[in-house]
Amino acid sequence: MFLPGEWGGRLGRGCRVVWRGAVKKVRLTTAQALVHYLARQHSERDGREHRLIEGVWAIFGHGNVAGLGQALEEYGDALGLPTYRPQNEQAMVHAAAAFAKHRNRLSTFACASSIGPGATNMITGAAGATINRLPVLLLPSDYFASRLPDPVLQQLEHESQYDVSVNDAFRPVSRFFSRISRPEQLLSALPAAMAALADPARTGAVTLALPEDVQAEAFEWPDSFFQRRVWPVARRPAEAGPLEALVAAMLAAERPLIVAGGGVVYSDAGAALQALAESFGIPVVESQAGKGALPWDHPMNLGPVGANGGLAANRAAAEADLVLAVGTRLGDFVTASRTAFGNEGARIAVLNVNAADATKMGALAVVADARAGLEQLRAGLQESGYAGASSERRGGLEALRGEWTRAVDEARATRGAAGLAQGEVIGAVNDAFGGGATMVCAAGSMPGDLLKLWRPDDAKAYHVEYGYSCMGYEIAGGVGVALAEPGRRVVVMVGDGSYLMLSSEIVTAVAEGLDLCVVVVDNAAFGSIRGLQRSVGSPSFNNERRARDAASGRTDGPVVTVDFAQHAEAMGARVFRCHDMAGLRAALEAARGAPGVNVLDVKVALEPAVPNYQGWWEVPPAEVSSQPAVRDAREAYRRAKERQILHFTGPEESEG
Ligand SMILES: Cc1ncc(C[n+]2csc(CCOP(=O)(O)OP(=O)(O)O)c2C)c(N)n1
Repeated sequence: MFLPGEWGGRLGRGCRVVWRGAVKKVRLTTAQALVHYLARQHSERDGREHRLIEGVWAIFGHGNVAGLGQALEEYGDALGLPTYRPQNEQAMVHAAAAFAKHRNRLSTFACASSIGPGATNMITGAAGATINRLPVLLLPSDYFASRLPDPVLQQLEHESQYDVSVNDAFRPVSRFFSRISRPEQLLSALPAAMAALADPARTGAVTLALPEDVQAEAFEWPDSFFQRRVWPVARRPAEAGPLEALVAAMLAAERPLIVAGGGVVYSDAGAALQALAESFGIPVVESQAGKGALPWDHPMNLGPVGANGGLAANRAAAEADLVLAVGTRLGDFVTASRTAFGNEGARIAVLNVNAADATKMGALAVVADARAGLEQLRAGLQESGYAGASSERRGGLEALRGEWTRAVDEARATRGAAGLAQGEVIGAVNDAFGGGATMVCAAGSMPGDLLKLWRPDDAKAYHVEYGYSCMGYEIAGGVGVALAEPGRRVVVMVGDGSYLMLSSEIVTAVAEGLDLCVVVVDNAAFGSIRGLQRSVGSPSFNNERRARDAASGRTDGPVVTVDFAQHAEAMGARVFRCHDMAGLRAALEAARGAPGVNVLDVKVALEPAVPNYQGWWEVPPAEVSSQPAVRDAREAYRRAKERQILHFTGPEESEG
């Protein structure tokens, strides 16, 4: 049996070793070889090594129980590659992605499923990981390479393309895909898969589809294939040319602004960002993934920008003449659908490790690791004698920040008239857990409210998946974070809609003995979409959790009440029912002090909503309708679109 530790002479009792000439070979099945290989992979950045694959999440079926299931059972624990048992394949991919996000993409999990529905359940998680640029290794099982039992149970039979399986649906959502139809294909596919996982510019879901028969098939593997391997995560520096252009653009700007995205966090560039901002008085605004890159109370942090942005950041963004976007995909929420930044004359520069991201919106593109690039920029500005912001501008920014701090205080203190308001719930949870716990969320109205109101002390204290904004990520994500940093408090904020969609990983958290506090914020609606629906001119329709009404024929009858506490208790959680602020505070206090899984069932009112601070999001209302409210909404939309900046002045045009 293999033992954890250094490689070398460890091919022991369980494995058949043969010599072919001078080459030592070990006879293992494809699945056994995969397990041995994954256990030996590491990433390395700044001289520190990490296990690249920390373990395997798996739900077995006929597609993998005899192949990968057998391999994990025989070798996994001994190799230090533990197996986790989730309740749902989508959820396990979310857990893996959350783990990778919390670990700054330096470590992740593999996720293994059976054939067919188990595999396709992972596709949503795969898309989420790829969109958020988070590494996960996916191992769906596949039909027989021999094709003899075709169609095997759960096999899709494509009539004209016999080699298509449901796993081909992973291709568009994976950064790397390979079907392993012969054992020896692992020799080339696995290194390529690891390279993609470890590369910050390419990372995302990496999928190796494993036919059922191939998993169990033996092969004589070269011993050297299983040597310990370290994948360097390079800090790519900026090229001299683009860096000089960026320095020149900064020197020419009067009101520069930095947008901090997730890349700042993943690259551990918070200190470099802080040094740059402080040295020259450059204000920083944040995206969902970048929130926490500077502590919430740092004097240069103007808070969130964009559609869900705050008043300070959105005002500063509107008057900026140079926007430097660092480590962000520039999604529509950050750019407020291209209305947030500057004016026609403003310029945009993007510092990103991914060249495609760096070239968006006509930007001056600086392709580099965020930390390396920010350090180079600071050095370049210092060499050029850049003085930075005037004391008048610094004073103005400070006043703006003060205004925003007071607005947040106010929104967190606004009481609901007919029950708890979501803003005050967020404030109470943040107060109870402090800025040091990790708060996890993903979909609904809470991400926008949390972006404005949550006060994180550091980048790992705010974990909102808002690239895919996938309902169902929340609790699974909390499990991933709890595994990524044992000892850190983790609080999941989840809407009733998301909870009802996917809450079964509470069972996994109980089984793993994790400490997790889940706050279910129950407004008995898909509240965010209900609000959006009203903003496009429709009345509330099909978004509230109500019974079908016989008279209207619609789901607008009485509210369907759900006892979330009872539901969570049945899964093994300690539960609290909260209807008012005193009850909520007492429950938070009790949950904070108690180990294990605590679930708070918090009933809230839909109103009042947390205010909008000049944020806009492009959602086109119907162009024709007999309903006056829809026509009004369309007209407001037409006017708002006039504010969109379609393309910023590029680096070339502005030279003269
Ligand atoms: C898997 C998935 N399906 C649909 C959506 C679209 N969607 C976004 S928010 C939302 C409603 C969420 O409801 P809830 O969790 O109760 O939160 P609330 O909006 O009430 O705050 C829906 C349906 C989504 N983001 N993810």
